[in-house]
Amino acid sequence: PPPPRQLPDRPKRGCRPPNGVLPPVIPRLTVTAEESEEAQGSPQGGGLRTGSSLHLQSRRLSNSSVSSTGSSSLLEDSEDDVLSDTECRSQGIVHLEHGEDTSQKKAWHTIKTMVNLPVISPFKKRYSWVQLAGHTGSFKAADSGKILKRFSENEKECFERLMKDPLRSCVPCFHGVVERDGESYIQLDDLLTDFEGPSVMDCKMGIRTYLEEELAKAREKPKLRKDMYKKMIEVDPLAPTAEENAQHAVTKPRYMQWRETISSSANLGFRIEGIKKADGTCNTNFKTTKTQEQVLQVFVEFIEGNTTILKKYLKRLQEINVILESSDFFKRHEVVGSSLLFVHDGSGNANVWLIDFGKTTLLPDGQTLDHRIPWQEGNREDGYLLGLDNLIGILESITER
Ligand code: I3P
Repeated sequence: PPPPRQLPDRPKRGCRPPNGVLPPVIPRLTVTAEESEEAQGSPQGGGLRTGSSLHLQSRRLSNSSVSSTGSSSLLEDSEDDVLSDTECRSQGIVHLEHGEDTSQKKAWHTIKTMVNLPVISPFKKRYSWVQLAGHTGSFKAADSGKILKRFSENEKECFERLMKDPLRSCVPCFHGVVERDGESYIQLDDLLTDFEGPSVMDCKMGIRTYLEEELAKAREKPKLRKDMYKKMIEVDPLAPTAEENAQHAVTKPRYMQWRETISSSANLGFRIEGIKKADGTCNTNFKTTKTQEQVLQVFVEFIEGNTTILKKYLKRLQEINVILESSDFFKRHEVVGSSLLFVHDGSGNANVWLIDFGKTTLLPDGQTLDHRIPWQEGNREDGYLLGLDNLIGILESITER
């Protein structure tokens, strides 16, 4: 194994946020050999999961079926390990297969964001799907102008509350829960309907991408993730600690925390997860896009010098900022793992929406968040507005170039 290297308690920052707010000190979460042995004997089932119950079910079945004792193993493999090749998440540059009706090939497509891409065909509207962000979500094509997202009780409740909030104008419209082939889905507006050959960017918001609840559960019952260890050493072989190298595994919060510090989440309060361009190419290779300047360059390339689009994005982000500040929903939720979806096309049409509320959590009665003050465990702050301030600052600085 590669030599161990201790991560600093506080991440080094490639740049300082424009408003000078420092990211919080993130408590380290590593599992020592002792904890690991203890945990090996503990039953599986700790980590909080939302929106991916089917995949998790297959993962657990797969784990227990290979266990000689019949008891479930502590070591978790990711969904990726139980998915077929066609279900693997995209990495780096991916060229979509034009003209192929993928819905004929398989019913499920792995995608986190609401990106329903009409594939070029003059006579028949065909759809392909592209994964831009995060772990495997599940979408299904629906009636024209709508998409179906695999049911999550938490996300459904968020959408129900969002439909009664000023933020309604910033999220896909929610059309209730529907059943298809014995499964439940939430029905949402397809955000790409009004675009011709859209370019799409997914930015995951917040300085933190895991819930406090996940952290607490990982402490109580540490579960080791070999897949996350693998993903970690692919990017930085020196990142794991000696214990983690010995175990060939890390806990999820440890991985998520590391992911935040190598990308711009920890220092800027958001990170670019993926981009799909109008020519059909996708890029999800932004794990180490960290500094303001690096993020700015990605945006410059994304908008391809179109100042009309840039100004529309900026105006919309400022509008979203005002709405967020007035939103009761926003005040009363820990917004973690949610993204801003940027969409534009060659005609100059451009818009931004808030998407993905699977991990957005209602606070106890009476508690509200500022969304800008640093996170300390227990205060549940997510740094969402810090990220939005930085995003706006970056787009403004492009207009000034
Ligand atoms: C994934 C990413 C997702 C997370 C997923 C990670 O890492 O952080 O947000 O899902 O956890 O594997 P990466 O982008 O580096 O591939 P959640 O946000 O839903 O927890 P998972 O493997 O447990 O699904």
